Amino acid sequence: MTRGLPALFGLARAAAPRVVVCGVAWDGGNGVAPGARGAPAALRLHAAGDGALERALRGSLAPLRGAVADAGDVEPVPGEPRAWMDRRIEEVCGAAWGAGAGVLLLGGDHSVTHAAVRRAGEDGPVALLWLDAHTDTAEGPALTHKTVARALLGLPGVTALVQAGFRGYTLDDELGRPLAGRTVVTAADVRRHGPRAVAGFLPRGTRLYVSVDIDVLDPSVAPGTATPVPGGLTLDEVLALLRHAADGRRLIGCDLVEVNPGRDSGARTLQAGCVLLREAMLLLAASGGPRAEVNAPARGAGARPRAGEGAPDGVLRDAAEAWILEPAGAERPPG
Ligand SMILES: [Mn+2]
Repeated sequence: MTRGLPALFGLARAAAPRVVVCGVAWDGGNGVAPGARGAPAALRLHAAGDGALERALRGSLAPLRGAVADAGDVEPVPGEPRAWMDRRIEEVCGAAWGAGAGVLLLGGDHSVTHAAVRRAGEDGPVALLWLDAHTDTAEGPALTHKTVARALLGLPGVTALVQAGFRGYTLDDELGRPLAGRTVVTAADVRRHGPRAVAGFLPRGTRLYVSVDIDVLDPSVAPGTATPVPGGLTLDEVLALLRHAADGRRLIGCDLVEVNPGRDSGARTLQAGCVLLREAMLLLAASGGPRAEVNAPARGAGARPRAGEGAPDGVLRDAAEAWILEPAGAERPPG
């Protein structure tokens, strides 16, 4: 394991894995605060700890012994760090998917998701579930944690982007600006309509990649992140979103990004992160496996959920190209 770090949950060396774990020690895409580069190591060490929760998490994953391989951490090298790192992420993901395994990425800032999803799109249609306090769809030439979701929407193979957990009042997030193929569900609407209804916006039968920005959780649950926003989701709500999204879809990849150990308080963020990683690992293992069949996509490329197709009733609004759920009677931000 990288620099003597423990494999995540002690699951290391399966010959024919159903899940491949890979850390990405990179925070060059987060202009707010450095620190997410330390998350893979911190998460690995925390998951190996002696606490009752951590021991219980490891015990519950015993059925996956022999089904998980840990590829260690990708770390940037001097010179062309971003290009080298992205190439390594694509190599790890490509090898895993070629063998029918799922990928669990430990970020890193949110820009690390780009290489994984770009590689996923090369293999065919893939839908994205984006759990985040922000939409990460700011415009700009550089690939950062603020622009990454917009960049992904333009990639071949990316058929849908469902963003859940947005709080609705963050600078540079553009709730009022439509973006083709993208659905935004605020944290308030996740609470109002429930995780099952939100997952209904994802096309069924598709390959699915889920990106979890730890700041989707309320800061009371996960303070250790660069840009916490009050009014976030509970851990139970995020776990339920993962389960409902994976139900009826082929979960090929999942990442946990933007954990900043230096901003944590009493390891609360690492604890919540480990619970999320355990759930993702179980769902990926159930979804993948050597020579597992990839379900044919239910709809063609570019398809997006339509009103009445598994989507919640009532407050669905067609804002030109974007489907946006809004709190009833809420005022929209200007612009
Ligand atoms: Mn993000």
